[in-house]
Amino acid sequence: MSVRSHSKAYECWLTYAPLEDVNLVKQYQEKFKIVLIKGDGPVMESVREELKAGLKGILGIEAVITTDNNQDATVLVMKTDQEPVKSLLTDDEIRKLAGEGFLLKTTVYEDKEVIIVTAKSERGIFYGTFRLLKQLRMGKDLSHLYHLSNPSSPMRMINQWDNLDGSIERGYAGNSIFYKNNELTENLERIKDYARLLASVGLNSVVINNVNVHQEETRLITDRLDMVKTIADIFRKYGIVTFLSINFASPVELGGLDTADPLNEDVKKWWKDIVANIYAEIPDFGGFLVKADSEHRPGPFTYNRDHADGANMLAEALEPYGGILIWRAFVYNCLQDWRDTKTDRARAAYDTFMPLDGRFKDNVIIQIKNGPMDFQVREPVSPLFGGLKKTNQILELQITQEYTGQQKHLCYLIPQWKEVLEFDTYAKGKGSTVSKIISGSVFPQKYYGFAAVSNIGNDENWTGHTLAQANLYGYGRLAWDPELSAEEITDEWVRLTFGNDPEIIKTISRILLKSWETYEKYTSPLGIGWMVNPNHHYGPNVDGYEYSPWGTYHRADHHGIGVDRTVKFGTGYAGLYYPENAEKYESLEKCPEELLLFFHRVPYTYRLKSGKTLIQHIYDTHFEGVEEVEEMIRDWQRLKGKIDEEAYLHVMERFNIQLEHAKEWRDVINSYFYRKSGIPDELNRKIY
Ligand code: GCV
Repeated sequence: MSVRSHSKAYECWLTYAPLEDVNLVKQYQEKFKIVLIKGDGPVMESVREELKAGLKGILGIEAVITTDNNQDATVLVMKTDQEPVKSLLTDDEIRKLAGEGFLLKTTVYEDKEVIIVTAKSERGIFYGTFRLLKQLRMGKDLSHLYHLSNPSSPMRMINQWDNLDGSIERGYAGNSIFYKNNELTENLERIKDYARLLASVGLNSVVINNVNVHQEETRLITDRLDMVKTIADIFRKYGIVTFLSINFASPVELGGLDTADPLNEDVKKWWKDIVANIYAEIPDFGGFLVKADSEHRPGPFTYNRDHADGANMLAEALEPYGGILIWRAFVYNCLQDWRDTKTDRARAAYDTFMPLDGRFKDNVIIQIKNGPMDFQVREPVSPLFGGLKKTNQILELQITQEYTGQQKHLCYLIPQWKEVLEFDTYAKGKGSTVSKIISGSVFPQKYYGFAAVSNIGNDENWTGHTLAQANLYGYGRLAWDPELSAEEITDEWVRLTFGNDPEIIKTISRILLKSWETYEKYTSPLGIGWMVNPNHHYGPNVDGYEYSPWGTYHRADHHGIGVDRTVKFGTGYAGLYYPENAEKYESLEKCPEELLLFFHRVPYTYRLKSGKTLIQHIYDTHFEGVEEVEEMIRDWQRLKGKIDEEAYLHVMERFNIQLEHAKEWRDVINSYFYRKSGIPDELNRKIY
């Protein structure tokens, strides 16, 4: 396979490097002598390729891969209704297996031990195959292998913010792997390798262009459709369905109509013809993703229509083909007046979409960012989760680190996402977590699950910072099973990427698991967010957005800082949650401290639970944050000579940048608040 000629960093968690334990290798070699794989078609072809490459890499064998019944076969890979596997399964197992789930089990066939990889779909077999190879790479005992796994949701998407000119919006790892100079890349192998990476963690759909759809990308649904077709053909081999972001104003921009009004008959017909043409070329096309009436993108508001009108019109066009319309909830006024303290951007998505609950067609999904603002290092969970009861919904996460260090800083996001998933909305009493809502078990939904903005580009290591690969891996694992713990996911990723040495696993896991907290410590405090340089969003600038129209204010003066979002005195945002959370957020004493400044305006002398004043907390955490980066570096240095030298040096280089920039954050923030408050640091440290 293509990947064999690439660097380790390129191969990510699919290194298929030889196992270190020679005894284990011998045992495994016996178990994988003859592999019987039944079934044809593009996905099964990929299963064969993957197993061959995996067994060769990990065990150093050219396994015999056969398609005919062979009594000597030691591994059986086929659907549940194919013999001989069919007779080796119980009714219960077949019943428990969902469409995309898989079963791995060691059992007895023809008086000898065999390993079964089975599923009801080819996609399921594919996921099972990856899982089996993973067990090998992690050196697991296979004699009692029994693993039945179903994905928690049907939607497990990746969103590419790639533009046809090859740039990537908020991309921090080079240029697009898909497009260059408004043409398709010549390196289709790389798209294939990306598809493998995504499928290996169970992701099943991809949106291949930026939600900000500019002029060239608008044409992907018409005269550039050939590009979409080529990409869809590649992803299909890995069970991944292709979607497009579309421009709501396309009927005007491409169709020569004088309106894009969703209730206009000509507009409806225009979209129906477009969709018919797409499905004629790509019969398994997934559907559209739409960013409308947001950050200057066109939408139904122009025509005095609401977002249900807009979404339903497109959904109707997609419906005959089983297509899905995904509509983003990221709608707010980006031309706010900073002097206006009543308008609250945090409320915008809720205020727009709650009145529409129940009005969307059943092939519409609302895609909701985890927080009410925009992927900050810390935000509360969007109150739309739990709020919307009669609407299909998926959670949108941002793997690309726009506000979390842009892949120069290490910020492992799985712990953050776990907090989001575990957040109890109380929508149907205790236990109505986000995880359960997007697994479809709180409200009836036809579609539910996950979407996330990818962090990859054409850098050799895909993600700029090699350790940022863990965010992509972890996202896929959580989308498959949101109940997995951050520790479990981390352990897997480190083993697959750096091998099974316990010391290495411990050190890298510790570094990763602490990194989000560390990043938070030296950047914006206690949930207030932003404080970044405008436009590119890298580096500290406390007032960068303070007097701007973007609705992202901290309101610091010489008394204190924070936004009053209480019902009693503020914007009322705290009241958008169910009472259990609303009461907590409303109260200064009960509000979780990490979100204190998001919900309350507080004087610098306010005492936190730790007994420290707010200002002292700001100083302390900013000094600590930098010290923790220094500690991460010391930890990393202990790995010298134990891990791949290239990876070691590359990460070291990034850490040095992180340290320098963490110091800048510390000094800018501390100086700003020292000057505003006039209150000195109790420990008398250097503040400029
Ligand atoms: C794709 C933020 C980012 C934008 C992004 C937008 C969105 O505002 O800064 O680059 O646009 O979110 O999610 O639509």
